[in-house]
Amino acid sequence: MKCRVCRGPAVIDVRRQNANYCPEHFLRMCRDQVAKAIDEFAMIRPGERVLMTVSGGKDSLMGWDVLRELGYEVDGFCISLGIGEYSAASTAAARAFADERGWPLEVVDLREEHGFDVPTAAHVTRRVPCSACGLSKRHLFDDAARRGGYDVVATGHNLDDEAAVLFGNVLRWDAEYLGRQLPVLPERNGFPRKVKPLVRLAERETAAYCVLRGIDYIVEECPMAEGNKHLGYKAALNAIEAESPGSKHVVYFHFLREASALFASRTAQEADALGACGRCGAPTTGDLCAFCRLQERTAGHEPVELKPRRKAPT
Ligand code: Q46
Ligand code: ZN
Ligand code: ZN
Repeated sequence: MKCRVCRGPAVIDVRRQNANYCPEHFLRMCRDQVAKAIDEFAMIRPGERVLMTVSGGKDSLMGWDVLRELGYEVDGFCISLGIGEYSAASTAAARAFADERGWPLEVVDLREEHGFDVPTAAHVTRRVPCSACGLSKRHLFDDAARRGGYDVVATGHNLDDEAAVLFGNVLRWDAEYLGRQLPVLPERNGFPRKVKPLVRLAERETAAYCVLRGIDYIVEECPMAEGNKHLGYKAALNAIEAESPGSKHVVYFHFLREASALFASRTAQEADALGACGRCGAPTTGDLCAFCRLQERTAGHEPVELKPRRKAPT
């Protein structure tokens, strides 16, 4: 196996590119793909300050590393979700990564600072944990960016994530979500732009990047992923990709080019209807935003013990 670029010994094959790479040229390919995504979708403008949301997993740590390598001014933000050992290990990995490099990282503890955690919110709302978790993350990312004066919030979503979300949205023909499923969401109502600079890289590549760069990331998956259909969609797409390398890239980027604009008007109507939350000022369609309502519902509730119901599909 020879490197596509230098013909030296290769350590990884990237089947959708029909190419093999040595460590140096694999790392360069990853950076180039991130730079290309940023350029193609106008994600970050020169001089803008970026807040990278980090979980301690491979994607977010890789994203932070690459953005800094590309010369952007990027700080980290991590939420301790209260999901038992998993949250403790995630936060520790994010902290260790930031400390080793001397890069600024803000850690917010959901229970200490907002009075609830993800298992308790899931119990109180009787919904899957990812529902309360996702809305809390979105709210706190926006809040951290506003407080810190950041122009852009970057997340570690990769090609596998985006293709799986697209697959799920199409299975339900969810027009509103399809209209919003973009690698860049523009700033609105004083909230920062949201960007996904890793959309041109597969999960296997973000993991390989971390190994080759000596980045210690948390390998364990969240134990509350039960009820999360996303993992099932990923497994289905992996089976397709194994037969036809490049399928994920084609379905996602062709969607962006050919179809996503067809759904945009639905999303625009939603955006017009937004007012400000009476408690925290976040954009919302009601009097209180979903995060503040969740906080009210969980107020004073004893912490609920973590109970994963079944193992997530791999
Ligand atoms: S952390 Fe939160 Fe994920 Fe765990 S509860 Fe679901 S959304 S699976 S990325
Ligand atoms: Zn090479
Ligand atoms: Zn609010």
